[in-house]
Amino acid sequence: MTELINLNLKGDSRGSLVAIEDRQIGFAVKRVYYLFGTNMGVARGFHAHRELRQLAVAVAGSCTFILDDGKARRSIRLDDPCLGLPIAAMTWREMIDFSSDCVLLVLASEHYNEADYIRDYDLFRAAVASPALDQPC
Ligand code: T46
Repeated sequence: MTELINLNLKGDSRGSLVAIEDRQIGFAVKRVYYLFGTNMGVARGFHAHRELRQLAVAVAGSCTFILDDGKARRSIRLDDPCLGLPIAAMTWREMIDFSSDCVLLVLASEHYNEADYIRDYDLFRAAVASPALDQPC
């Protein structure tokens, strides 16, 4: 299962800077998006991606990821802008418990493609069990 990775913090008397390079995260970044202003009690995600790889960083505030590879489920609190959460392909994710100041930055290995999403948990479990039978809509 996924572990958090330490990002490259460059701090000096002026403050902090974090640099993320593709050689550290294992994929070239084709897309960047960020979530902010998430309302209290809202849960997001509830899908997996067939091919997409991502790295999520709570650059401000905090939120919790629930990651499920079809065999085991784990919960990871993101609350440090110096830690990145790699999310492999074929991982079901749910995001909960956003703080009101949370800014969640996500680096993605591919352009946006709705056909890459699996938004039904039973289909996800079936695809994990039998990858050859999985067909994008
Ligand atoms: C993920 C988690 C962490 C786009 O048009 N382009 C984009 O690049 C993205 C990411 C989304 N959208 C559209 C699709 C929906 O109409 O923005 C809307 C909200 O997307 P979604 O409901 O998929 O958002 P989340 O927060 O449930 O999931 C997102 C990413 O979609 C997903 O890949 O891993 O954040």
